[in-house]
Amino acid sequence: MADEFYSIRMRANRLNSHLSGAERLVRRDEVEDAGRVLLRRALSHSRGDAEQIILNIDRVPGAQIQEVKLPHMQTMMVADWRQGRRAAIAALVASGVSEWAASRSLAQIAAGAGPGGTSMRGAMLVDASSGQRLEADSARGVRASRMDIAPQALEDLHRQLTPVALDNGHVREALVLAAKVLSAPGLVAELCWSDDLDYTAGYVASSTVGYRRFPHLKAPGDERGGRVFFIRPATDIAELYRYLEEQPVLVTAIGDLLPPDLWRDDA
Ligand code: WAQ
Ligand code: MG
Repeated sequence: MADEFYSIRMRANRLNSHLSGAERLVRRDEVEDAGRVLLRRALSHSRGDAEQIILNIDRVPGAQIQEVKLPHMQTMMVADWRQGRRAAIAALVASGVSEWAASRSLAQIAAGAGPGGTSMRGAMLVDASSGQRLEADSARGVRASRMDIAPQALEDLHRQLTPVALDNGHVREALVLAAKVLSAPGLVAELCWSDDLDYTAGYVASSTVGYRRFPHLKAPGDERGGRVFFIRPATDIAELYRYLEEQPVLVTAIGDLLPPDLWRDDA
């Protein structure tokens, strides 16, 4: 891409703990508007008022930006979070994660994978075979950053998600994050569910299953959530951190939306 882009990253803190964060990767003429929207978001979080808001704006030469496509998306209908978690483990195993690594990591998110049973700010990094945790800091984890969706692809995504009532920020942002994560070196699969009290949905993403969402991966009212990036054994961790945290990635095309499927425990 020829143009200059700007990476805009917002983080809101409260009593030294993280409150909310979001980011954009936009052309120069969109910087002011995008910054304003991020500030509004920092000032209106459901969990309370921010005490500190950090807004970083860095120029990114267009030539550095890697373009990716969104994964195909499908909802797997599950009756409750217990069934959802069984279905998520099956999707991870189908993606090449060992059953042990899948169930152990899922239990860690469920218990709060950060210190003292808290949610982490970023993701766990887990060896897809052994289940061993590899992130350098178990409170922070690894953060996927510097990714966004280009205006035309966003328009396509709104049009795709609106008829199925999925055109919300959780879904759109998770799709973009998953697209970047799946493009990272050594990545096998991602597991995620929200830390927002009443947002119970989550997903498994991989090249095998695409973005497979499960309406229930936790009980409503549970504030624990998290992410796991499963990686091939012997992946270069330093290079993976660099890619996830620093490589600018722009989604320029959406994937297919497949009809929902119904999970059966015995299938
Ligand atoms: N990089 C790595 N991990 C992150 C990042 C990031 N940029 N942002 C959040 N996390 C981790 C962190 O541990 C959070 O506690 C956890 O993920 C959940 O973050 O299809 O809303 O922003 O309906 O609460 C998925 C389902 C919603 C969407 C995910 O995640 C759908 C969601 P949240
Ligand atoms: Mg959240």
